[in-house]
Amino acid sequence: MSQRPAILVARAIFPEVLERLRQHFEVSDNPNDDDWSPQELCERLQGKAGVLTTGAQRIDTALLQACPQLRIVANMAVGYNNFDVAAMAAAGVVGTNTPDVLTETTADFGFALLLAAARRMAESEHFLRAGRWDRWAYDMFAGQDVHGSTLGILGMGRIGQGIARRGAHGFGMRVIYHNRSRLDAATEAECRATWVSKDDLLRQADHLVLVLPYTPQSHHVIGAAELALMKPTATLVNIARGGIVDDAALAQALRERRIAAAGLDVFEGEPRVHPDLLTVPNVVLTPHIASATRATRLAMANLAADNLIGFFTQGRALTPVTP
Ligand code: 8YV
Repeated sequence: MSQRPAILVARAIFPEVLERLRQHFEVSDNPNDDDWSPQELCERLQGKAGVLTTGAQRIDTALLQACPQLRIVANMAVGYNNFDVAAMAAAGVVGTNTPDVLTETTADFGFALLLAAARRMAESEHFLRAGRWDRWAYDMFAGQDVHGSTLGILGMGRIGQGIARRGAHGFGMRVIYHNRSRLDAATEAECRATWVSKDDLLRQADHLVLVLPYTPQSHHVIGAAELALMKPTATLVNIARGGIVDDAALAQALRERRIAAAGLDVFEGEPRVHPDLLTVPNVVLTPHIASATRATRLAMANLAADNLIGFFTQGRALTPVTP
């Protein structure tokens, strides 16, 4: 006798989370962590009422029409630009994400990339590993100071605020930000952050961190024109989404030293990386790991599971993003 809802877990996840799900559902999973095509995902979703996804599975009209039994998609990510939210709402399919549990871990990583880029850590490590270090030099890998500088943040949600607090309270930085809506006065005071226009942010920041969601409006929001406004000594960090930065324009700006350095965790079309970025030395590149601590990834997987369990057992998802 099986009245339990059937769900699909689209990528390999922690065995203990799969075990929790198996207590409530008939679970199909992906133990080899195969990268299913949209068509294969659709085939595997037949007859499934729920699915646990990562940011890599696109949920759009074609998939929703082909999977009429689907009722909930639980993303193991705070970002959900893989969802067509309007199509999901129209189809009556609930979408959920994993906010809060990754905020501090991701803000830590944003700061790590900022420090690594500004202080030229990757570039100098490659130099050392290549056996090229034979003496001290007064200007060897001289970078830019982080303490006491101006930290710019584009997109001031939870992760942006975490970065602001680290900069203001830990590194004595002046913090400026740009966001569609201003923070309330109490949060601005706590983050010691001042709202400025986007152009002022680009012109004034010594280090600029991007933490905004990817939407059609934020596509290439940092391109050649925006990079041209930045200081030649500036650092750019992207821990948000690929596609927010025009990677070709950034590679060119880095090569021509129109900005000093960049730290990138996300790329347009990842896991492919624009070939020009691979050949410029003054960029630190990481494979989308800002939330990757064991504790945080486990919390994300558990929250995605809790959304599925809450939806099917109590009729209520914990952290929905669809209306
Ligand atoms: C995820 C992320 O690891 O939460 C997000 O939005 O970008 C990362 O934390 C990635 O999206 C896989 O789901």
